[in-house]
Amino acid sequence: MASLRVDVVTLFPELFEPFLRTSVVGRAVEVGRIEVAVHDLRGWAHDRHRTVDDTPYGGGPGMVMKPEPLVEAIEALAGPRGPGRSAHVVLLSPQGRRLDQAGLERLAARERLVLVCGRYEGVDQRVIELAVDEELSIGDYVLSGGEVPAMAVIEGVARLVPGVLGNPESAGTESFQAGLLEGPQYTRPPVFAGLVVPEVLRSGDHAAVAEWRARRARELTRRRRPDLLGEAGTESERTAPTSGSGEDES
Ligand code: 4GX
Repeated sequence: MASLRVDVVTLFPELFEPFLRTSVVGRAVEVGRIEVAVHDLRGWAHDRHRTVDDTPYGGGPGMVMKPEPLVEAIEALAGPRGPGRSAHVVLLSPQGRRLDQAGLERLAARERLVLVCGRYEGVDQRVIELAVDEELSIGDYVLSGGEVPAMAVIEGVARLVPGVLGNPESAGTESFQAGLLEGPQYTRPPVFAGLVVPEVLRSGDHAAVAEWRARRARELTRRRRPDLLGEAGTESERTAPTSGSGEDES
């Protein structure tokens, strides 16, 4: 049975507790498809005040995470950097390469991950050079720490470990609408606040439903996220206008 071991290094281990007990991630942990251990970085601090940060050389606002506790934590969990290392070490950082579904699939294929959560203005550059294999960002916005990004990684990989979702083969990008946005979804009642569920979805014609969904996915992706379509997305989608929020109409 495929499984994944994740070690998290953080100053706020308690943030992970309800997250790891709940929903898809909680189930994945419960059935042993993914094993997560959360470590308090202060356990690797050297002084009785358990100091993990210091002022930046060159001046400037805020604090920087000291190298000694971080490198010791990472090496304790993954071994020294290099080919014999037992885990792939990821630092969550706005300076990282942007995480996408293909990136999650690469991470989910590993046996062991160490996720390092930075706080303050970031980490001493020597930590990155000596101990980190890869820097990843979850998006171009600024958070206060790497904990929420680490949870995004854990949730994203958990649903890719085989057997975690109800779906046996693929929860990921090889599903039929690979790389497209999902079109609109409906459930009962058939009329709500005067808005009706499209007739085709209630027709029982599975081929027509599949065709309608594929078309709506293409339209939505072309309008809202043309970057996901690459060059193929520059040709026109021939269709009647669709109603929506209108926020992306132009
Ligand atoms: N996607 N942040 C990390 C502190 C920090 C800065 C530099 C390491 C290096 C973020 C993001 C993000 C804020 C988490 C700064 N740690 N991380 N933190 N967006 O904004 O990943």
